Amino acid sequence: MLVDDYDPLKGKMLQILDKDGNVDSALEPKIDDKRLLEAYRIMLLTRIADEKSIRMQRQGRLGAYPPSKGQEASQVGPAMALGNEDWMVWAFRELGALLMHGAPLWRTMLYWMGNEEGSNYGEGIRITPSSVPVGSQIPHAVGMSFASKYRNEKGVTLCFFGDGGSSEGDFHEGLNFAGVMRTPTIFLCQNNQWAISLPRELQTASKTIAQKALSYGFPGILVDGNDVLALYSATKEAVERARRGDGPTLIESFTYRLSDHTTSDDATRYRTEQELKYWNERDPIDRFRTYLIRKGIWDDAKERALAAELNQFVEGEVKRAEDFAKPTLDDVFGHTYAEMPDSLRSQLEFHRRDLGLKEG
Ligand SMILES: Cc1ncc(C[n+]2csc(CCOP(=O)(O)OP(=O)(O)O)c2C)c(N)n1
Ligand SMILES: [Mg+2]
Repeated sequence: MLVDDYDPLKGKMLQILDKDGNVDSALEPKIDDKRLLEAYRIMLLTRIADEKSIRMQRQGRLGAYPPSKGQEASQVGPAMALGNEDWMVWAFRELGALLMHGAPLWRTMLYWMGNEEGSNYGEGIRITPSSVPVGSQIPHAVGMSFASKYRNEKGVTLCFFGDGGSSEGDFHEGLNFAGVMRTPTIFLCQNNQWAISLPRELQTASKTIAQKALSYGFPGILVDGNDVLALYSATKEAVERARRGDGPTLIESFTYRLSDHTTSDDATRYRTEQELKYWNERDPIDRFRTYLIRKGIWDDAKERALAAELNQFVEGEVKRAEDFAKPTLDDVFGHTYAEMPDSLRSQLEFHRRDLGLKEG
């Protein structure tokens, strides 16, 4: 068991691919080549879609966007360990995980364009809508996995949140309940070292976030968050534990946000060039590519062809999102409650009048 060998109190971190792409063959997971290449494709697609989304925001074609650059392994690795019957509950910076679990890219873009239809990933895709209120998705995920257990269903729930999310009361309530009820939940903390401008060392006095699991009575493991194989292996083990009824796991994915917090942020105001250089040398995509090349299943020509194909694919997805019907004022208000309360209705009426629309 990986969790037995990586005691979070000792700050030991699971790593299978080192920063130069060398693999620890004793720990190398057995994944068929097709699946490895699929994961690589999604990681590259995430990077390309990220860059496109930032440009679109600058052009006024997308409202706001939280980039995933640098966290592609941290998102795709855990999602790789899920089956179609498993749920994914996310925060807002998990594009790679969404794509790996089957969300169409154009729908995710539609969401950042301000259209709630962007949260509709399609029949059978078990992904909840984004939760921007930090940490609020954690109790939701625990409730969902408790329901699965109660109904004797096979599916487990993978819940993403950030280092900032680990300071919220929702984190404590969620993990405490999960520990007591032994829910089939995998808590995946993407510790990207920052919560907007608040650094990790001001977030918590704990040496690691993973060790917090121990106080809730279940295993925690610290994993190199830029190593897709380590993330896959740790999550797979946690999924198997949850599926056989042995309860939750907390995984701390130690990674770094290489871009700004969102398109409304300027990270140069609070962090150094040196820090960025350190983490740029640990790029999760470069590391995985080296591994695939050494395995003999990837080369420069394939890389060029894939990049061209993905750029074209992204353009098609953008078109699909932009061609989709724009939301009406009623759509904007209608998504909050099943039955609209009077306070919200009066705001809707105000905006209707303001826009010269007919009263409802
Ligand atoms: C309850 C709540 N408080 C504050 C905010 C504003 N806010 C948005 S993201 C964020 C930081 C989140 O940090 P972290 O959980 O580490 O996730 P990251 O942005 O690094 O992915 C804050 C404070 C919010 N959305 N919700
Ligand atoms: Mg963070």
